[in-house]
Amino acid sequence: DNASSMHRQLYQLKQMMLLYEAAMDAITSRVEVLQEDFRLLHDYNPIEHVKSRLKSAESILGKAQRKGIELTVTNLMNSLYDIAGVRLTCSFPSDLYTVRDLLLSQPDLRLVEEKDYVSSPKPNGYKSLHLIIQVPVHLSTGTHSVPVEVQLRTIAMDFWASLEHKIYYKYDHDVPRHLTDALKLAADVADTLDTSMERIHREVQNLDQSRESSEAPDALI
Ligand code: 0O2
Repeated sequence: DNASSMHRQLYQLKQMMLLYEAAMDAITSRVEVLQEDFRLLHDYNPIEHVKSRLKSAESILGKAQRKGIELTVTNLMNSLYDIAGVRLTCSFPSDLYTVRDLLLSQPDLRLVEEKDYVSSPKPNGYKSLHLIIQVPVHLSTGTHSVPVEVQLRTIAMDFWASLEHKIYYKYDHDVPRHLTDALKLAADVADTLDTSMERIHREVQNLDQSRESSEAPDALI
């Protein structure tokens, strides 16, 4: 009857949110382990910040309606990949790929989609590396593969994207031309900053390495 069908739907919805939360926490926790490991092993850490968010019920419903997705839990899980999101901010552009490769080398994580807006930025200047990673979540009733959207950005790309996002919503998706032009220019400046910072970082790292090798004890052989 109606009441039991509503009860079942509510249960499914709660279970869905539990799955997404668990998958998101799993990614966050693995990234935190990598961060700790980098702190122990190396003198610098490629992951600056980790932020995660679950899409609100309102935005899930809004997006499902916009995309014409019928509102069932199975449909939502198969069609919306950004219900759980983790954003990783790194210092330098090459770190994005280092962290990507480290995550994807974990045998139970599966890459289902990748959009590289770093090598191919969006026309507005947006840059980030987007991965949809499927994470196994074990419930009492069995194991589910749950997609999590992982966005990797440098600090400069994140600074730009946060401001652009605010402006985009402030103008209700219709940003005046002079602001889109200014944002595009700012994106180019952020890009130049990223390139310069990476070059400086590399030079210092190479210097450290050559010092270490010249100071290394050579009497063991
Ligand atoms: P929010 O509020 O961050 O969650 P789809 O996800 O299928 O609707 P698409 O184009 O396939 O759309 O996804 P894509 O390109 O991977 O982008 C999804 C997310 O990336 C967005 O989520 C933003 O977080 C970010 N993003 C993409 N393009 C831009 C951009 O031009 N500017 C900024 N600031 N962020 C961008 P949401 O749901 O739009 O927003």
